[in-house]
Amino acid sequence: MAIKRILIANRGEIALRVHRAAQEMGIETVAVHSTADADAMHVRLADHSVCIGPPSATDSYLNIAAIISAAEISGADAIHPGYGFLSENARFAEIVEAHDIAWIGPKPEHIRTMGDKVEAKRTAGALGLPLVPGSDGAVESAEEALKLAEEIGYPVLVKAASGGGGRGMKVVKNAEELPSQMSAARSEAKSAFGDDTVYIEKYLGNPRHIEFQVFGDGNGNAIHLGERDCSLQRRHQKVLEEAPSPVISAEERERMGEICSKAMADMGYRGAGTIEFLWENGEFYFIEMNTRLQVEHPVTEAITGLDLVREQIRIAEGKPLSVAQEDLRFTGHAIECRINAEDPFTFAPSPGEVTSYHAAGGMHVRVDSGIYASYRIPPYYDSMIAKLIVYGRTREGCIMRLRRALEEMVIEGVKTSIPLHEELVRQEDFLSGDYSIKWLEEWLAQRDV
Ligand code: MV4
Repeated sequence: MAIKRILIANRGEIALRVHRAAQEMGIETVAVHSTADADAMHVRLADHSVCIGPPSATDSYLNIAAIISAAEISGADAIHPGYGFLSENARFAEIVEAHDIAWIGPKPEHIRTMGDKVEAKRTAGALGLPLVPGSDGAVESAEEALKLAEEIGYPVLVKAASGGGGRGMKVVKNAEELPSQMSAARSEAKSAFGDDTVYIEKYLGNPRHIEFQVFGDGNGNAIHLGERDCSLQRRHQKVLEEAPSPVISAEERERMGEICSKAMADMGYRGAGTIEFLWENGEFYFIEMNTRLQVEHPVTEAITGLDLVREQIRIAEGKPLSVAQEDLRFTGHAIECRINAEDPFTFAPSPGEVTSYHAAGGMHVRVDSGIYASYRIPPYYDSMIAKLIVYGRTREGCIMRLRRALEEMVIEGVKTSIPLHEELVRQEDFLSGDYSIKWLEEWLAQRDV
């Protein structure tokens, strides 16, 4: 089952990330690209490349027929989807496997289950993960919702089963508001996802977002790689992530990690996964599971020394997990800053030519990026152009090094979020680790007044 040639169904820094792991394993790579990405670094570095369509992602990076054709004509024996695009499309995973191409990802049935938030929650509960109190599955009528909300107590949150990015989500403060907010959530969900199924949860007012990285071999063995704290978000986009979380003790990590890895072992999970929790007053509450490699995976790599993409590829080859839980150590602290081509105050996208570029370097500093001097950032895709990942033995040391590295980074020609990060990493609440999912937006709202 040795993989010889991986088609990377993605672009930007994650395409490079997968390419690098593959090359280090002696595996060839095939880049696919839109016409707007002909000059992209992932195309330059790959052993082979295939143009799969026009700039619009719908016609290129989301074009299943074009990607399968590219795999066939280039002789790829595996596909890595990266994150975003087709990475959590169960139908794509099935089509890949039906073509006898190795899918470097979870079993399609598990992607499908976790993509439906109601199914995901039911599955998580059955596997012993702690849930947010709420409805047992979908809520059909306003009467049913009112009865339930009375039991769990207001405020409650109406959520869309097909939801994502906070769409179709409504906070309800009292019984009066419930019927109208439920209809609002339904119609929002219907137009965004074509599915108006909703469910209800107790609304947690000031939680942290803490997620556990897991890996399964697909045969009942699983490990956890500790947690990441991703509470610093703006409009459901993560801005800065760290591992470990400043609020989780080694005992809590081991206890929750065990619960997560046992759940993954019991379901026969295969590949990389992330189990997302809200954390409030010392308690974890499952919200969702992501069945893909995540943007923030490098902070986990930094504190474990494991190459997560290499691990994904090994699993797709049918190999066992490369490390046992008892051999894993979580050492030191890592922080990732997402660098976007956008205005650091208004957040307006800022595509265009990178006129000069200098990546930060030095001990324990990693920059994952596909940009280079003279590269033109196309306007068609996500604005994230680089990730700066810094490691230190302690959180304090990591933050000092992060400030130094941010100071070294030079990206000219476009606006970037580097100045935002330079300010953020000097905030008292960040230094103390005392922040929740609300903190960043509240800070931004009063930052320049
Ligand atoms: C919640 C919540 C509070 N209470 N669920 C946002 C998107 C989806 N992934 C889950 N989300 C939330 N679910 C309950 N019961 C608050 C959020 C939420 C949030 C969660 C994680 C990170 C940032 C967030 C920003 C706003 C709301």
